[in-house]
Amino acid sequence: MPPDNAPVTHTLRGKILLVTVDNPPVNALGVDVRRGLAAAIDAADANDAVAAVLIVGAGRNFIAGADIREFGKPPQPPALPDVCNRIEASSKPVIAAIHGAALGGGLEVALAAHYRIAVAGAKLGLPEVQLGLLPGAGGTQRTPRLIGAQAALSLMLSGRHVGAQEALSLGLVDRVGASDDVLAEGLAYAQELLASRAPVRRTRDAQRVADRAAAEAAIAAARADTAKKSRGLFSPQKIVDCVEAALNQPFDDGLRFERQQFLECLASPQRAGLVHAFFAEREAQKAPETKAAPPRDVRAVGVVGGGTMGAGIAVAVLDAGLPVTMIERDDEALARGRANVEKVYDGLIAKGRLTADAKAKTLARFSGSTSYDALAGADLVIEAVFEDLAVKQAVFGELDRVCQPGAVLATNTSYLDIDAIAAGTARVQDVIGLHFFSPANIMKLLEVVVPARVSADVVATAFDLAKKLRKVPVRAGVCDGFIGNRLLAVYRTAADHMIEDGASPYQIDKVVRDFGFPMGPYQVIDLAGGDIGWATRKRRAATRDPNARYVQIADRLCERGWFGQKTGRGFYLYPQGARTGTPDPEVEAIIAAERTRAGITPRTFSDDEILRRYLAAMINEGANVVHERIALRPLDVDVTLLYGYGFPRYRGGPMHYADTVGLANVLADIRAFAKEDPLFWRPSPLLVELVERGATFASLNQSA
Ligand code: 3H9
Repeated sequence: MPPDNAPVTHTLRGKILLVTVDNPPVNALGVDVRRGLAAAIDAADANDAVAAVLIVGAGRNFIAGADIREFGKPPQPPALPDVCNRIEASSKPVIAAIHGAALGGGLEVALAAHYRIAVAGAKLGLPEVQLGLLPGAGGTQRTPRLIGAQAALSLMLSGRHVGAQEALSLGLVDRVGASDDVLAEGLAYAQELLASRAPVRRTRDAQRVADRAAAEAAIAAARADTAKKSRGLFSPQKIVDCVEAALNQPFDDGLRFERQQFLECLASPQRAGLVHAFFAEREAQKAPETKAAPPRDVRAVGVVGGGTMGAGIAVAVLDAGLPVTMIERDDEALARGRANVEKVYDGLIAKGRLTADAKAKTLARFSGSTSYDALAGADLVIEAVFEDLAVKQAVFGELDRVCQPGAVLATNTSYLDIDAIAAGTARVQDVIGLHFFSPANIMKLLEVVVPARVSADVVATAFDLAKKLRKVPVRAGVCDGFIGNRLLAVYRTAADHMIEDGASPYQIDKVVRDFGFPMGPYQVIDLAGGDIGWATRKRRAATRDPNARYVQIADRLCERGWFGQKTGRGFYLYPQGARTGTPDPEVEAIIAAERTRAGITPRTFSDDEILRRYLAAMINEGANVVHERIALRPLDVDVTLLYGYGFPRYRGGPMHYADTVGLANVLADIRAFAKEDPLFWRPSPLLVELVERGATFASLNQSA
């Protein structure tokens, strides 16, 4: 018998061997669980008193998958595919009773069982693709045999979770329990199977496909689709290959093929990047203040400002089920704010993703006022007005006047000094930054900007709110641009320098896209509107270091009113409202004229040099924000760039990527670039220190 504290225990319930996986927090399939499961099946086979085996998970989940923390470490037997085969080979019927997550290897364990029951709240899925992997414990072979190639491909390529009812209709499970008591339902189902003398029923022997032609068509379609959409990821193609093997090869050959493909994925930097992103995202949520204090209760939220940002924030809060009161300066502005909110829901209705009834129900929680007094009952207010310190200070003066004691007062500023905003109130301890990204109801990132005198429970409240809004929060300190925009300013400047020196914006955009960003920096400017950056540059002109290199190309475009998509041209041309731009020879002529004006003889840039300069600028500034404690750890920089700036997830974020390139190489690049422009290319002291110690950014990720 396994010891009581073993992660897998088994006890006899009548003729049923009840096998419980109890490996908090999510019953991941670490080595002891794998050993325990295999031993339990051996025990069942060896014991005449056992007629069937029931596998359940303790706690909130069945099994959430392989233990991701083991990836990249030396493998320890038994391997999960062998454990699944052992389960399937059992001479006695094995039943999996599923509640909570049955994901990845967890679902594969269930598929290797002979019968499956799920209860309400179960989520089943094969999300390996999101970690750069494929279902590698027989999942690619058993799933198509059970539910057909098309449904299997859809599950594995999307990584989506399905609920109990959908799992039933797909054929992933045999039954949905009448109650949510998974143990009682599982035992009853097992009894019933025994009573009806249900035989062992192995998925490997399931009819391979009902309709071979349909399966072949599904495979061909998935192959074409992943080639188009997988943007540099290679595990999706391998998933398709494995399903093809399931169709054409005997089960054991298919398993061998799957194993080979899985190991290739496991060894890839893509897997390492995606697993880093998985843990970084979770780690970022554990800001020190969240451990120091419980969050305040937030039941009603105010939003000041009904522009694009304010309306997006209001929608994000409404979608989390909270009531919102919007404040605008007059009736007309308020009507516009309300219309901005409604527009988001109308868009969803038009796409068939929302009913008019659901919109009405949500908007019943929305109210507006032109008087700050309407915020008297708010527990948290988010200010999203014009980006001007005096304007914001005036708003906070009003909030200070009307809000109840203990209300959290947040500003959505993207670069202003939040300490200065707070200082104008008599409650600095309640003032915090909540920097949303546009469109605020969609973008996942939320920078929680922590001013010097805010109290810990206000920070904890911000993180708690982020969870309710389904955002990914990152803790940032106060500085110009916080984490994200501060890096952005620097790597965009590096790109501007390259343009003036001879690269074209179109080449830079292509290189950046080829690296995996959805768009290049000049496409982003055209999308967001060139006037926004122009206004900022003009505001900052007086305080700019006169010795710093300043490229005027973007100003020349803005002076012509070329602000990007919304004006039909920017860095690109957008004829007839086109959404994708085409290169503009006139822009190239303007750039040429600017080079001449600046006395620069253009040179050519290789794609490789462009990428190295762009990323070195990003990494170096990332190191600076960590050095200055604006970001607590390199992983906070990674999460910011992944969720707010389109950094390709499979590369893990700029700091993780820097580790894979080697920090000494990054520093050597920066030193080489510094020969032409020592002011711009100043190596971050942290980068220098890490290289001297032979350490990595990852080594700093533990200490928050
Ligand atoms: C796989 O299975 C490969 C196989 O096909 C083949 C093998 C041969 N391992 O998300 P939460 C931790 S690939 C280790 O905050 P929730 C997580 O880090 C795997 N740890 O909770 C966190 O730790 P901490 C396929 C894991 O309730 C804690 O659990 N499976 C794992 O919001 C709580 O997590 C997946 O990709 C893991 N597999 O969501 C599923 N999973 O407290 C990945 C979680 O120290 N997991 N942790 O920060 C999830 O999607 C969510 O965690 C889940 C719970 C939905 C389960």
